[in-house]
Amino acid sequence: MEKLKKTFRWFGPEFGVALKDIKQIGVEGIVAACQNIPLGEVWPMAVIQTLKDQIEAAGLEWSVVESVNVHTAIKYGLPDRDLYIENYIQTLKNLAANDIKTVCYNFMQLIDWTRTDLDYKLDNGASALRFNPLSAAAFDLFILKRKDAQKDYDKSIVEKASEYFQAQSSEEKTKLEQSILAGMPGSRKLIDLNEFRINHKRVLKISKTELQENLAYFLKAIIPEAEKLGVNMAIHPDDPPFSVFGVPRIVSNYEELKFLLTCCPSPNNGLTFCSGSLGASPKNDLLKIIEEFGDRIHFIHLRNVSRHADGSFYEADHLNGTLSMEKIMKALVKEQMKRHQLLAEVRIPMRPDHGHVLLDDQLRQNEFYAGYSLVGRAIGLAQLTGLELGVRQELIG
Ligand code: DNO
Repeated sequence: MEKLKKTFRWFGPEFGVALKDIKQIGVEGIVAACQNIPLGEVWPMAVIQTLKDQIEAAGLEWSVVESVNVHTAIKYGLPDRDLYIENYIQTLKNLAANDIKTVCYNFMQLIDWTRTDLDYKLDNGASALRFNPLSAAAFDLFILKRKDAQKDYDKSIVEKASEYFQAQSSEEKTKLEQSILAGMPGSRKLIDLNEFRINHKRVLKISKTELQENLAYFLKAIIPEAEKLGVNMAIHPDDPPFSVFGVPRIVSNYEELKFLLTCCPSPNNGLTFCSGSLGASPKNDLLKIIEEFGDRIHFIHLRNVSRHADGSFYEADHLNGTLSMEKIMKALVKEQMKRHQLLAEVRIPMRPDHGHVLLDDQLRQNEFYAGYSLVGRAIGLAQLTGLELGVRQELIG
């Protein structure tokens, strides 16, 4: 069977979605991580095994790790980075010993994805995640109060952001701050604003080139080990794929992907193709990215976005939005078929990325992490599965 492998993200037993429910919606593999190990420490074999056993007891397989996060010493290029790289390699060894060989990670600074509204009401009554550049600018200028931030924005944006911010009630201002500082998947803890400020100042001193060099340094150290272990590394793109709060992006477009793939040319140095992250910028040609880097795609996140003229976007349902999910799916299925002919059995793991909050999700919204509802993602998976079958049929003729 050569279809994409249907996977679903699960954040562990404390998370509001149970494995037995995930099993019912036709999922084959779980995307999980050892959530409770502090950043930078080795994931102990026993912890990995326990999680794996839980997943298997539910009749599922642990297909992908998302994410083994990269320590800031590595991202910032600090003197102790080699120690954290050693730990990272040991974690990969422990995962490989348990036959878990696809690892997603990212090289984003400060926060994982950035959104300005985690509960954006859609016309049909469901809610979605949204990014509004004006709200982000207001946060930057008037909450974070970044030094010289004004220089990064057009005068008209500063004026509009100021008007917008003044019109907000204090509850709305708090909600904006909390939405941005909640940008860590798998946690309900908000990032502390002061801590954010301190790290932010530090990051702003590092240039884009330095960040890219730090990524290349990391890859050159870990990829030879990943090759030996048969582990496929799959970097997740920066989300959104443009600079926020003055912080440079290094995994957000064709050129940056090309840089990271060529600085360490190995099939084990690959990508998580995330349609929603890359697709939030009109400058990204997603089909070109799939065509050119297809053989390095080890993991797929599918999600649509609805982009607007003011630069804002919200996470649209999986098949309807600005992106043509039909074309994206076709390009991915073609890649997978090609690979299947060259190699033996190849099933690229695919998961529906974030889902809307709707139906029963609305009764238990507080049990989920933002973006990771049950019904919303289940519908996404069903739609994508149907789309894949149709596309495949059309390609076979
Ligand atoms: C999913 C997002 C991100 C992603 C990490 C990967 O696409 O929710 O949180 O999982 O950035 O490291």
